[in-house]
Amino acid sequence: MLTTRRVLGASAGVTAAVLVLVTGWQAGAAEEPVPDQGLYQVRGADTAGERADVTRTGVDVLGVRDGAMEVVASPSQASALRAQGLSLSLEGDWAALLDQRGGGVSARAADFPAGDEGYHTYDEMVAALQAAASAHPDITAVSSIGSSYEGRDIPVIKISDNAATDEDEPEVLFTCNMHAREHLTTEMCLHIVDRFTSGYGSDAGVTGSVDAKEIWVVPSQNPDGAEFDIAGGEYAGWRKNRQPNDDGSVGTDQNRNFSYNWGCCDGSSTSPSAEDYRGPSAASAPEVRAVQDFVDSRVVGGAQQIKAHIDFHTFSELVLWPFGFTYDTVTEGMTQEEYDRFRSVGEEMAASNGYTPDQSSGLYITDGDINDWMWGQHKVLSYCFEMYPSGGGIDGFYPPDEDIVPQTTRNDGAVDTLLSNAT
Ligand code: 0X9
Ligand code: CA
Ligand code: CA
Ligand code: CA
Ligand code: ZN
Repeated sequence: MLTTRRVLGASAGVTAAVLVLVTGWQAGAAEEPVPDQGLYQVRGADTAGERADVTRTGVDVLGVRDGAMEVVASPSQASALRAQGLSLSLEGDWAALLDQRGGGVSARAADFPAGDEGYHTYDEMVAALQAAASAHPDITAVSSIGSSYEGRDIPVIKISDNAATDEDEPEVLFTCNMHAREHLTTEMCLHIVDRFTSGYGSDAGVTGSVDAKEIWVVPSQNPDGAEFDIAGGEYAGWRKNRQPNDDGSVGTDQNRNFSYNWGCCDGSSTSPSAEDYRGPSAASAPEVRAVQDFVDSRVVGGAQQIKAHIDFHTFSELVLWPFGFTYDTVTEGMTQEEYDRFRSVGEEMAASNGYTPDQSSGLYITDGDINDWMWGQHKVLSYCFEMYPSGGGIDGFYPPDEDIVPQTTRNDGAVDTLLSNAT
């Protein structure tokens, strides 16, 4: 097996090298043809407003680190950014980088690329939930919040003492893998499931939380996209769901499709092929409807039962809180006291995992994101975590599976802090 992998890996490397020669963008080339999709480092977008201008050109923003943005841009988008006075450096051909990243076709169809099998495919994720449930039947209940566009169940596991009963305990929600390629987040949710099930009865903190709260975990909000991202045997770099659009393109950005202030503020695209396409109407994505319907269903006797929430993304190592649609801290739907609570819990979580805390619009403006909806609609203390790494281009979305354990356990303290603030 190792030999086979090495051979496949080597041939992928050769293919990439050939592409480099053909496209000729390596250092020292007399001419530097610009790739159809180039990975660029963008400098000069130092304020959130300037970064919002960058997102408006329609580029795919991968991450932001120390004011430098990493984006995937077409030649015309790159020119537009330079015309805005920004300095761009080409880091590589996105397609070639994706080719290089895959270790070759895995032995099993639809598994992760060779070497990354520690990540869970959709089927493995479902099996992991079922295994946790059968090993700990008293404190778990697995169900589905709905179906994806392609008809996959979107499973949710509830973890609590007397899990079969809806008890009067503060509820907490963890959601992951809304963006297809952010596979490390699926592992984050599965780690939470593992910690709060296998630690029950032996770890006092875990036991206390499971007894006192009702913990809901949705490991993949975008199963179609996640499966598509690995279906070709090498990573596709896919972000959106897999719902077709009228113009023949595919995918809605679920994190621009939620119903609170949807499309309000130039924080999403109306262009179906854009990576931040907001969809034709609020909650047009079935996966978004499933999440919203589930959270709506937790209003019992007129009171929302879910008190706190983290939606995990990658990458940039950030702890973000609402609102994303406005730079204002205090506005309609957010008092000073409420904002101060967001900031203080956010800073406490960031102190424990070493991420950088900020209001989400401090990164760039978005409208229709999940956290604005969770707070705006339901007054849930709702955070977006951008996990490891802090930067890194293509590898930012595809850290090797050896990183799963250190980077998920890194958030144990932050998760505990969120739980203790769910009151
Ligand atoms: O753009 C997003 O949806 C999130 N980043 S990601 O690279 N994972 O796609 C961040 C959303 C946070 N909200 C705001 N920045 N307003
Ligand atoms: Ca590995
Ligand atoms: Ca309970
Ligand atoms: Ca309850
Ligand atoms: Zn994301």
